[in-house]
Amino acid sequence: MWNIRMRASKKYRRQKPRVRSQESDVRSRKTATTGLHISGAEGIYEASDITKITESYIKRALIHSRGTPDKIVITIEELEQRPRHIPLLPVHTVQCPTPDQARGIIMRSLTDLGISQKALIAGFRVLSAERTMRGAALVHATSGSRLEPDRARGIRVSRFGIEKSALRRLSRRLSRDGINTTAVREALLLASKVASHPAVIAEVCISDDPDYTTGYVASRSIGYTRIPNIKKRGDMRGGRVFFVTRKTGINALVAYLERAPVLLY
Ligand code: WAQ
Ligand code: MG
Repeated sequence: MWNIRMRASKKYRRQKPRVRSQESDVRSRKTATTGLHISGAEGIYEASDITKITESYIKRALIHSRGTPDKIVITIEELEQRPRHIPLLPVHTVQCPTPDQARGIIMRSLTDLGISQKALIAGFRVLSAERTMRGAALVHATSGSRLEPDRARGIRVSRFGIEKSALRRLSRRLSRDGINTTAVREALLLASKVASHPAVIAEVCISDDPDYTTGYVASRSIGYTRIPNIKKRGDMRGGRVFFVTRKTGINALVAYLERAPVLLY
């Protein structure tokens, strides 16, 4: 089996030079090499699907609502370990007419899961920041402190895919509800891998695509809960926050999320 990853970005336009502290200078140089995140995608596939999938990823990168990239990186890598098989989270959709109500729904469900007010505030700060991250923030569920090693980049969840028969079943089920889209399928897979780690209590996700206004909260107990109108149309902000404990150590958690191959079913 092969892991195929795509990442598309665009260089930041030069801004007027201004006096900066040394620390922010280091940060801006780093961002300049990373560029503005446009889109990313990833999956685990059989060798025979590599050409087809790579082509579809390139097409997606070239036509994206966040803009036209000037760099597309595709990585095609054979898995070194056998993937673990893990079940998908169940999918629910709640009624939610406005972003204000979405905030209330998120606050209530995360508070019920034992996540502190401090952690919630830290999480919302990430989700409403103007500069979006390429990956997810790790927020400690009680202290609210940020635990990811690179705060500008975040943690990239990688090396997850779905079994072929499970994909057919999932597509049928989602089609019945009129939500069988790449956005939903890929987010459900990612959230299912994330929720499977014992140190993760919950995830909140808001798309950074200006025209995608449905987000979700996810956890082992509440499943994958979709929240329509989580943000206003046209808003370029978004992100992912994983509320976590130190139960297994942060290094083990990050290694699992970024590197351990998982096939969902
Ligand atoms: N690992 C960690 N974080 C990621 C990853 C990844 N592989 N990919 C994206 N992110 C973070 C990053 O900060 C993005 O800015 C943010 O998530 C949003 O990414 O059921 O489209 O790809 O209808 O814009 C949810 C679907 C779609 C809800 C979410 O996210 C539904 C979406 P996007
Ligand atoms: Mg996006």
